[in-house]
Amino acid sequence: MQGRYTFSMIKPDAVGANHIGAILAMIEKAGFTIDAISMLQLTQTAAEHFYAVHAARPFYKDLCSFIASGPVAAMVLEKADAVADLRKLMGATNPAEAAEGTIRKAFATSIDYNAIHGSDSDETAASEIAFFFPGRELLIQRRTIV
Ligand code: 3AN
Repeated sequence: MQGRYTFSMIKPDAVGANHIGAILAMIEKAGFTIDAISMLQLTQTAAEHFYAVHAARPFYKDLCSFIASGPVAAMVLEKADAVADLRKLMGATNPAEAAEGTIRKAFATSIDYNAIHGSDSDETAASEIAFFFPGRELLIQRRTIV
């Protein structure tokens, strides 16, 4: 069974362009519940931890600097099939390939500045939620069990 939760982050480019409200509206309209949301700024160390899976990629350093360059809106989102459905709503990593109606089509300006992050699996979602919202994963488990 696919999980009900995913982690998402509106990136510094979209926050800086005042697109938080418009992006949240798209997320809510698509049927997600915003279970937790927080404005925060990652240190370079936190960014390197968050993107550790990309450490060997040539764009890793720039990616970490970018995500730490300004405030982000970090969220826990709830919906049936949350991970897959958010990635559909986000659109392709490269906005030039993103479909009409997706967040990246509307707000991303390049493959580097692509407006939003979404977890790529239930396992990643669990670890990203635990990283950004310590203790939250316990609440989620409690709610799922009830
Ligand atoms: P997504 O964000 O669509 O899940 P990932 O997880 O493959 O994409 O990549 C994480 C982030 O790394 C992307 N959001 C993007 O900012 C950056 N990225 C991915 N591929 C490239 C690339 N070829 N060149 C530059 N940046 C990239």
